[in-house]
Amino acid sequence: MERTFLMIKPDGVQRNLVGEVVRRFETKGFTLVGLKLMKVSRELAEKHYDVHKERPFFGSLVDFITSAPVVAMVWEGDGVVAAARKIIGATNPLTAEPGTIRGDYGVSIGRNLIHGSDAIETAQREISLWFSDEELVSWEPTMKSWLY
Ligand code: RTP
Ligand code: MG
Repeated sequence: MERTFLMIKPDGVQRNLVGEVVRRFETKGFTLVGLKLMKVSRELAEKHYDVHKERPFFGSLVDFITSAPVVAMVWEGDGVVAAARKIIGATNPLTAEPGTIRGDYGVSIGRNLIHGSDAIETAQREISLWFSDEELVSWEPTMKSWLY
């Protein structure tokens, strides 16, 4: 089953949007398979954003991601990688569509609340970078017989 990596950035945590972000993915119908609040090491942040290491914003991006706790998550479902990018919205919150997370809650490209893997291969790389196998739980609903 397809999986994606999402990370609520320090601004999303400090604006008390953790519940709102989780709610959007839960109610959409995707399955949560991993979740942790963590302070990010410089080494992990630099590896995660390795693709941007020559860009002028790389240093400030790593400074920001390591500045305060983030919430790292893995979500599962058919098409979840592309769907999550749609739910998150465009990189710049000022041009992100209303109804997306960034479009509804953000105003700054450097404070755009949440990261989502941009392709299936990227998701696989990011999931193994952020989570160990033991931290990910494959599960299916068992409540059919006791929920009325
Ligand atoms: P992310 O990787 O965080 O999910 O965001 P994204 O795919 O939408 O955007 P990406 O191009 O991968 O950029 C990574 C993060 O770098 C910051 N950024 N700042 N011009 C700028 O100042 C600039 N461009 C990008 C953003 O915080 C972006 O999320
Ligand atoms: Mg990206």
